[in-house]
Amino acid sequence: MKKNVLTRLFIAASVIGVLLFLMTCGKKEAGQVGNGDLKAIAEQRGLTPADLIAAAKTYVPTGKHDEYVMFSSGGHSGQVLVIGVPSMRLLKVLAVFTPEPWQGWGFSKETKDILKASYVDGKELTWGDTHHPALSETNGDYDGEFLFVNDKANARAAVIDLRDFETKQILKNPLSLSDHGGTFVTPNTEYVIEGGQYAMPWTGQYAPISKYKEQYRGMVTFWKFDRKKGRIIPEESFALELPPYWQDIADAGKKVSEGWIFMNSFNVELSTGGVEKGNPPFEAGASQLDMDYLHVIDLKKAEALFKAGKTKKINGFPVLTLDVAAKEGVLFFIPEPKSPHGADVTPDGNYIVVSGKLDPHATIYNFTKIKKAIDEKNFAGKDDYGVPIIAFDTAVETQIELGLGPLHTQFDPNGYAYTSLFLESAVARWTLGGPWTEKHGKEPWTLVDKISIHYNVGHIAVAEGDNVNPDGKYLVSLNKWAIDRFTGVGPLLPQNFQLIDISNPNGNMQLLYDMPIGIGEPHYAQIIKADKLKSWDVYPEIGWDPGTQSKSKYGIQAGEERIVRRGRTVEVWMTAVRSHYTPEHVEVRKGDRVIWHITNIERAKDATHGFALPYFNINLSLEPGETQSIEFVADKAGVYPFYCSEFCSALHLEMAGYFLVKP
Ligand code: RUQ
Ligand code: CUA
Repeated sequence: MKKNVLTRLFIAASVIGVLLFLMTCGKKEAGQVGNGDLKAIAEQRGLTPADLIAAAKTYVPTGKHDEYVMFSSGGHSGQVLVIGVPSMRLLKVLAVFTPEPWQGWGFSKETKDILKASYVDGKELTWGDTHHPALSETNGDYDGEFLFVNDKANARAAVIDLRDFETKQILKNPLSLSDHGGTFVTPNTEYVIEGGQYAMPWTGQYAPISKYKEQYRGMVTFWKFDRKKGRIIPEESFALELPPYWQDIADAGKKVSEGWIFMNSFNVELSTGGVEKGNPPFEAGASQLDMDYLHVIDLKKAEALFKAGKTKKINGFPVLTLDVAAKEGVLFFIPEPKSPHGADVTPDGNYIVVSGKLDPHATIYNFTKIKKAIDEKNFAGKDDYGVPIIAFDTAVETQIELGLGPLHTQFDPNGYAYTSLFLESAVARWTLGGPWTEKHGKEPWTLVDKISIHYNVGHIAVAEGDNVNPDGKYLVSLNKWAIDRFTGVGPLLPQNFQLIDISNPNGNMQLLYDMPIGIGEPHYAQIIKADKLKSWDVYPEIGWDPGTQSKSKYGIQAGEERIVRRGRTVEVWMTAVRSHYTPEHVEVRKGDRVIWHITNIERAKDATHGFALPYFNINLSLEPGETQSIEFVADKAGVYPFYCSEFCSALHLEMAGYFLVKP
């Protein structure tokens, strides 16, 4: 420890020395930036050598790009945050489960339709509880093509296309109103996993709480993803019925464990709460027993049974029922220390790291041992639903004491695992064991370092740290509390993302930077190498519909603009280009139904136009090439000036027109 501090001070001193050398001996420009010199600035601002090193490690000069991109859940906003790493600059906020005016998300007909398809019984939802973004994978490695994310509040799953960073599809889970164990993908993105959380009778059904054991159920849904179409295919998707154990985080197996799914649960007590009736509250009731059950699911077998027609339609959706799953060897349980939370598969696929709030250990399961027990039918018994149980000792490799409240684990290429410690407000670094890490020559399964974070960390994200090929280098700690880290902004504080340098396998971790997140509460994030993302500069053709990623039948070229009346319907085909709309006058009669298509005919990068129409609550974002439509009834006579809501050019203010509604 002491040696490390000395080493760091030495490095710091060397860096300062070099900088001072540049300032004094070099040309003036080398050490002096504008009207300051580094030493004086550091002194004036009270920056230590360690601060200067942290700044040098995170600063991305103007015009330069970040090495990594982080996709983080945007919490209750129902959005996804895109953040550059290591600069921690916010690059974009992706609209997913909720309307977003700047992007016109939920204002055009095309985007409204995507949102509407995810409503329960058509009832509007204006928030989402986004939890776990999942990048698409090829052979277990991020491929940068798609992003998925779930909404815990209403059990929804979304597909985002990373060619244009726009949401393409949102699916409402047909069985449940609660999910948490999603989204996670299988190693070639064949399936997007959405696991439930709070058990309930299937959506739309009623059962009294006294019938909890018989009629409340958990579930995991396997959404079939079609990469060519860029869509989930509901007709090829199915679910697995689970006992009402309150399933939690899941992970897909990889390499040796490919084809298997691992999922925690935290209420095998079947506690039903009711503190007001003298029952134990959930927090106590669901923690009575020492063990919960790790769910081990044979997805390949489940898929084969689904394809063989062994499912039952519930709410019109194929479900592999619990009795079939238990009998056919699809589902197995292994005891896990009570109230587990994270379940993370190691890069080699052979270990599953499980940890939870109430046990200071990480429990490491060995997949080879699990598979052997299943093959040999070495079971310790069955649960009340007939599911075979594998004994804890049969499946466990080891347990490591990490600290208080271990939650989530990520990995690096140096044989280290990193686990967030919620209660301790720290991140632990420890060595993995087994063949994959033997080459690193370190003591296996050993805690080696800890770093304090500020405060109450939930998830952590290491660069590519949950795929088969982790990059390491950076770790972002996604902290729930900020307390004293930022200027006071009232009693609701920002949440704090902290960037940590984990690049030195033989030194300590170093805290580099705090990034306040002004919308809570973000959960998971994934960090991908920026050069894996191949996003479009402009849409491929003029008249593009991002909803279908193909040419819109309403897209037009310059010269094809027109207004056509059919009875009480008026249809408008309009173009937008710097700095005018064509046409500029649109006149209808009160009560007409207006269908209005606008195409941005620009081909220049960043030449986005908006379209704002007062009173009718419309704002669109039209990126170069894009076509979007609006539909409304002109229900009030008057004159409505419409205008471009993006400062697109010197004559942007003149980019306007009149929508006239005759009485
Ligand atoms: S759940 S910390 Cu993924 Cu832990 Cu939100
Ligand atoms: Cu177009 Cu401003």
